[in-house]
Amino acid sequence: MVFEGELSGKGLRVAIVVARWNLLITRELLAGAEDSLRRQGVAAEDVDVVWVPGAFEIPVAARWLAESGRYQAIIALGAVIRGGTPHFEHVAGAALGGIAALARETGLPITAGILTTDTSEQALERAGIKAGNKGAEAAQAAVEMATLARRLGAGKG
Ligand code: INI
Repeated sequence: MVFEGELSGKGLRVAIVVARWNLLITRELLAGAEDSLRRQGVAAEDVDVVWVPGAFEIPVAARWLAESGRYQAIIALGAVIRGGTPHFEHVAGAALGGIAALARETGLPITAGILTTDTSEQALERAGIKAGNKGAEAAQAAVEMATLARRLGAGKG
């Protein structure tokens, strides 16, 4: 047997956690994620958006959402830019490490649209201006993983 997810998200309930830091960029990631979910058939009323101050706060909010049992997938969106941040590595590591650990612990698909770049320009390029939109990619991965979980009889549905 071969198992894989599908790119049809009909009936899925999805939460998006998005950081306000670098808002010009993260709101483009959010727009990309919402557009991708819509095109994959996820109903607008089945998508909840939760704003947090910065990428560092994403894992805790994602845990609250995971524990609610309401969602089949969570999408994490943020932009950590080295330029202005001496503690770049810590913020980026905490955000990505935190959601990776949470996904492992809960078995819930939690996908990462968290940009880690040297400059704002590079971040903008990955938020829809030039080199795709990481938010849209994370939304596609979320639907693929949630439907894979369903096919494998894992998760909540
Ligand atoms: N948060 C980000 O999401 N991106 C950043 O680039 C960033 N910088 O540059 O520091 C950032 N810092 C804030 C951090 O995520 C927390 O919100 C803050 O430290 C309060 O806990």
